[in-house]
Amino acid sequence: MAKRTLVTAALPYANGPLHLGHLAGAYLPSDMFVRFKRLKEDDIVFICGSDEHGVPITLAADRAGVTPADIVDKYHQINKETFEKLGISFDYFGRTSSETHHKTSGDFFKTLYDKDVFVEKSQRQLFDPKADMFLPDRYVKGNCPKCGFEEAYGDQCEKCGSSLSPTELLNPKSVITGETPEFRETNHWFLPLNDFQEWLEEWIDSRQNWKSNVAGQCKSWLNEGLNERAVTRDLNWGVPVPLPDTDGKVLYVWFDAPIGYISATKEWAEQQGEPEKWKTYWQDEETRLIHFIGKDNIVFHCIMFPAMLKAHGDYVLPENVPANEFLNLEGRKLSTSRGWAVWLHEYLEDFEPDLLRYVLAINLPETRDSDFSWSDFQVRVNSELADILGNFLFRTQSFLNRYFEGIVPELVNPTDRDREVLNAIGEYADEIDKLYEEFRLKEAVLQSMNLARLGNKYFTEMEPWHLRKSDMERCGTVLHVCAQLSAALSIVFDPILPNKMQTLRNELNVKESTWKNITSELLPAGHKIEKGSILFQKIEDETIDAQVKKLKERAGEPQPEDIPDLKETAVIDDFARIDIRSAEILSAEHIPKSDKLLKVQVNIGLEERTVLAGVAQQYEPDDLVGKNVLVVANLKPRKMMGVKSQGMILMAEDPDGNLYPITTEAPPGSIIK
Ligand code: B3M
Ligand code: ZN
Repeated sequence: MAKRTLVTAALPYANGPLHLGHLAGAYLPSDMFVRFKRLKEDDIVFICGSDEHGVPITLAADRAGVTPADIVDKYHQINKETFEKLGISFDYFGRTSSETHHKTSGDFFKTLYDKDVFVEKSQRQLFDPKADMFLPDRYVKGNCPKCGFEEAYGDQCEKCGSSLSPTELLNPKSVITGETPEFRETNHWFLPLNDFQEWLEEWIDSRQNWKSNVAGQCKSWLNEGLNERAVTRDLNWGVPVPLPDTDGKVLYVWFDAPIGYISATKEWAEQQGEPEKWKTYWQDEETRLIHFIGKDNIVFHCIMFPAMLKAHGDYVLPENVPANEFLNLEGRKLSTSRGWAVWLHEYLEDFEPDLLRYVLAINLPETRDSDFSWSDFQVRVNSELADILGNFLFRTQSFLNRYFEGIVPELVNPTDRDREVLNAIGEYADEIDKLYEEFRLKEAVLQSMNLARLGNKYFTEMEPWHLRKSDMERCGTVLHVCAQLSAALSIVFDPILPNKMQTLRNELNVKESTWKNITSELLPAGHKIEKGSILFQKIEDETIDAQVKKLKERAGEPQPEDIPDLKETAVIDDFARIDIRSAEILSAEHIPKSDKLLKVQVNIGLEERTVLAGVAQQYEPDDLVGKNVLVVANLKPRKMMGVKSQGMILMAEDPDGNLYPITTEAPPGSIIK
């Protein structure tokens, strides 16, 4: 077993606030793992920071009309605070704009350059003459060459997941000016990943206990065959390429960002007053390096960064990369652009951090995508945290305070069942330990809750409220057992619920809170505890409804109160008098001087007709031609703008007043009944 562990969590881009998906992907699992290792008194350092370079940052700045520096300063601060409030206990949270990082990543590049690792090539790249710049990565949009999706980015198609390069896009357009870019020659440095193919295959094969989703993705990349990958960009924001005459060129963000882990460890060591200490974590073979990330970052952490580290030669390689899958929200893919997200800073305005930590932890997307829903949040908080864990702790504490003056009673002649419950503490602790070490955190959480469940069951079975009247000594023994279990739970749940368990340990006066002490008598007879509090309040339906409403409102979904009330009751005859037919739109044209009306020719099966439709502000004539729609065919003709309208095309109107033609597959003339 390695002497020490260095844990990193993916450096979030400082281009926006963090949401639930970030937390469930990398930060909560890494924090739980690190907190667990700290309980075990292992030597561990936990590193993260802001990723402040690359196109995601410059695009966010362009969009907001500010400088990249403004953007990263703002979100570095916001995200750092959010992590602190959520109890994500980084030893150091750095940023890639720091001087240390610029030097470290520049030197890294230079070392590889001097070792002749890179291939230097002149390349034809997309250039936007109007914006006077090259268009790397997400600066270009166009049609995906693989699936045809029209909004594919220059580095990736979000529809089919293919990784692309800007020049592969069909019909490319500059994101800045909308212009069709032209080709220009430019010089770049490439990391020839193909040279590392064989080594990577062996190395990945030799890794122990990698999750199958991670190993599987690596294998499929390797099977496709690795290519050269450009590690520089024409961009004016980033780490300058440390070579002469390379003005306007910077390191590719995925080259510099992982080196950010090293830079941040250096800054941490500096802060510790032992500036050389970072070396033991990065250069001593007795260190195991573990990267916690989301699945979209696997290729960079399992292929590209290891190849860089290997090429450099001075550093340890990752021992494991426990990447998570994605978290969905209310059954749908999270999307920040569509507003389908729960922002962590907003969550924190309404709820305590530990509740979310638990709910995400018990449902981590470890082996497959998982889903967060507000109703599940409520159920987990109410029926697990409050009814099981909270209930057991509160019952035990109140009983001790009420009938034993807060003094832990003696264990006298314990029964087999008492012993069984006391022994369960050690058994669960061993099992949970194993699960954490294997990065099966979700199961570790489940087992932690099972220990609380056992306590609750034991309390109910023993009925101390009866024993109190019949056999005070026996009652004391039961409470002694419950007290030990409560103290053990305060340690077992510490990685998941750090704030709540600190409160609990204060109330119980637990002094020793290390993993190895779990099985010792943490609260010996005679130990005094304080008054207990209700750790978990139940969440009301209204509170949950308000969250769902907020989410849907932001995503632009109509709310029930925006939707008009139903009209008066009608009888079938009212409906039967209206003759509605399916009709094909044959042609449509604007009516001079009218900005609202379109003149539409329809075939209603029996005949052709002219109808006027008040949709000119929303639809161009061409949008409508060829559609099969519904027409009220027996409406009394009406003349408008000099044109006689012989019917009405049915439209649905949403709460914002947008109109949608009702289309049908039925052939023209079909009658609606
Ligand atoms: N900033 C991508 C992301 O936030 C990237 C991770 C860098 S880790 C070195 O998903
Ligand atoms: Zn595609």
